[in-house]
Amino acid sequence: SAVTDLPSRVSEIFDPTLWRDVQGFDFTDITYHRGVDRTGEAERDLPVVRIAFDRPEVRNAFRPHTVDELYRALDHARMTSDVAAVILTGNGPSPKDGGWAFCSGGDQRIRGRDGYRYEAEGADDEAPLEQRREQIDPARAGRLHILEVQRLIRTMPKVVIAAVPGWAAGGGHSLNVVCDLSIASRQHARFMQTDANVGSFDAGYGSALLARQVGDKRAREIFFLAREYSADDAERWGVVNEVADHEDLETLALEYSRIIATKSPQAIRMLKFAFNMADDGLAGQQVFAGEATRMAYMTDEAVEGRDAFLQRRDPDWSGFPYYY
Ligand code: S0N
Repeated sequence: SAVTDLPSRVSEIFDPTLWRDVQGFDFTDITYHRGVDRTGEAERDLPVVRIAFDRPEVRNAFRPHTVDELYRALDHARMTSDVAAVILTGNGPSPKDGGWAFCSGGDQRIRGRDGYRYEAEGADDEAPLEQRREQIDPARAGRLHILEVQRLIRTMPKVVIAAVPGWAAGGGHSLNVVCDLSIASRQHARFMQTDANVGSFDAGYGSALLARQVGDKRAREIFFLAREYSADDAERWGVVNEVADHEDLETLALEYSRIIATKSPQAIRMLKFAFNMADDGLAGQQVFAGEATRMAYMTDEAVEGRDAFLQRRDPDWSGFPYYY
């Protein structure tokens, strides 16, 4: 078929023939694509999206604006009913030195106490700190809303697959940990939990789930020593599911998505929420229970309860057994 309007090649290992731009967004720090099958008579959307950090010159570090965009794209994917899987990755390589990254965590130039520069649209970057503080909405200052992104990944009823083409460091290391599945480039993926080097600490999912994945001692080693480890180490330790040759990374991520899309959507989301429930406590129970309630609403028994109320009569539960 005639292939028109291919998206730009956003990354060296991105195949534009397999994707289209998702319309309606004007992202600067990430890219957002929908999978497309162009082999038939007509183009057909595939049930997968690709969301990628697009700041390769800083190893895909995120500034607050990046996190805002990431949240919006993930939330859009969450609500797109024919999307089964989300691939989260990083574009590359860096035009400066050819280095690859998934994500190197928070942009250290703008974080924390004096991290006001990029927060205020139109703010004077060169103004004294006190003046810059006055330029910014306090509700947007010093935000660590990457944690909101972590929670969204956890609670969205889709499988989120990290495709790690290069460095996963600091908050980027934690994002990989939080994703449901991970694959990594044999040649370029590197992992390092640098939080303690820079006075930062992911004391939530980034450490607790890591300990679940690799064991307690290894997780402490990864955080306390902050040593670099390879894709093969990551696979051996359980931080990633599979290692792929660099040029095959995105193909493998698509293959995972394709397989997931052959499964029952309900089964997949109930399984995801069940896997999360023990670690997520009551919040995890609530997510699982919300799905259970939604399914229960579709039963004759729940319909009888609703109808009895609306018809101002006592419900008749006689047709509904206490044991199945
Ligand atoms: C990833 C590393 C190991 C890669 O090393 P490599 O390959 O030697 O490359 P470099 O030469 O170091 O880097 C290339 C260019 O990219 C810049 N850069 C890299 N990472 C960052 C970053 N995180 N922030 C800003 N710039 C970054 C380099 O400066 C270099 O630029 P040029 O070419 O101009 O010199 C290595 O780069 C590394 O260790 N990076 C830092 C990793 C790190 O410590 N990340 C932060 C860890 N903490 C968090 O992520 C927590 C979240 C967080 O910080 C936060 C987020 C939002 C809001 C607030 C916060 C907060 O904590 O307050």
